[in-house]
Amino acid sequence: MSPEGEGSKFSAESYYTTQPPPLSLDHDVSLIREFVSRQEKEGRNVVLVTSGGTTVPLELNVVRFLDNFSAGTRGATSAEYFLQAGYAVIFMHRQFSLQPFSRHYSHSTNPFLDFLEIEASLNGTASPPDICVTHNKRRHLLDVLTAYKRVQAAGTLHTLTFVTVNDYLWLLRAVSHELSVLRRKSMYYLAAAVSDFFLPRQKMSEHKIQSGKGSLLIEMDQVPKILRSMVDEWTREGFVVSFKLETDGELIVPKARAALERYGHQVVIGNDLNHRKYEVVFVSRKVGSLSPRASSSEGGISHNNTDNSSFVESWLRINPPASSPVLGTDYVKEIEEDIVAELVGRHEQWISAGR
Ligand code: PAZ
Repeated sequence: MSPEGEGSKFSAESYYTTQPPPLSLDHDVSLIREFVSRQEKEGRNVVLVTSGGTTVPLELNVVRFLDNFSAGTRGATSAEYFLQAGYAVIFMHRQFSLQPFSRHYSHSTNPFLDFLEIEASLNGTASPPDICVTHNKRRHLLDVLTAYKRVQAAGTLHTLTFVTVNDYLWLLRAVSHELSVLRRKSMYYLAAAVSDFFLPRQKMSEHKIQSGKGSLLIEMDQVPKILRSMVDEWTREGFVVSFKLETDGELIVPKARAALERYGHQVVIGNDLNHRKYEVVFVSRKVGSLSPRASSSEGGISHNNTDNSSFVESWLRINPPASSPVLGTDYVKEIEEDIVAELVGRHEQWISAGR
């Protein structure tokens, strides 16, 4: 049942007063507080990267749930580029989805064990066989390992996990509050694929739904649009970047514009499910066209504004991998490298504009 009665919608406020927080929330928040305060002392910008899909449980003792396609590639890859750019990163990801650094070896197309060889023991010695890294994989592994160790030593990566859409919503609010002390030095990069629908606790069956009645009809509620509260109440002057995924390319720009209009944040990055690794569009307000919150500046990539709306679109494209690897190396261009470079530039301008 919806909080204000049958058929009514959850607002952000009614959501948080009726749906229970995850058990680990207080613990997670205390670790985040420590992390943010250390980064603040060390003068770093901090970005919250959300990544991966959310589940929607159908029962309290969960046997079944709805899920979505997201593997967390966008978030994990972007987190690495933010770290490389000197940011501290709070990586809030779906449990078991891809993570920065280990992502290079988690995928079934690049299995970790294929990088290792067994070195036979030398003739006549009783020493057991040893392992070593396959020769032509060493350079890449060394690069990944070096970056990973550097980040570990600097203490600039903090990871948090969620599973359900409820975990996600509670964590997002709590982390945003903690991060808001950094004001303009904080960025929110919302790449997770969050369910638009959920089953409120009050509507859930306690035990496994029985199949005896034949077909199953479940009416879900809409997940509240929390971006408005995030922009107006939780994040103060943080630089907020949301993503918009569509499967009909024609809808991307209009829906991204509508989101900016409605929530008043800085950037929407639009992507098409089937082209998301090679093409994205940045949608933002034109210079001089103020958001409800403050003015934002434009970045340096090619702009496309074919009408006289108050928005500007900047398309970012790379070649699909078959044509882009540099011969003789493992280097494959990733679109997140350019997405992050563009955002870092825009964020710098955002910070300067607030001085
Ligand atoms: O996780 P992934 O790399 O496979 O996909 C990334 C993505 C498409 C989920 C992300 O770029 C995105 O668009 N997230 C927001 C989705 C949405 O709520 O519209």
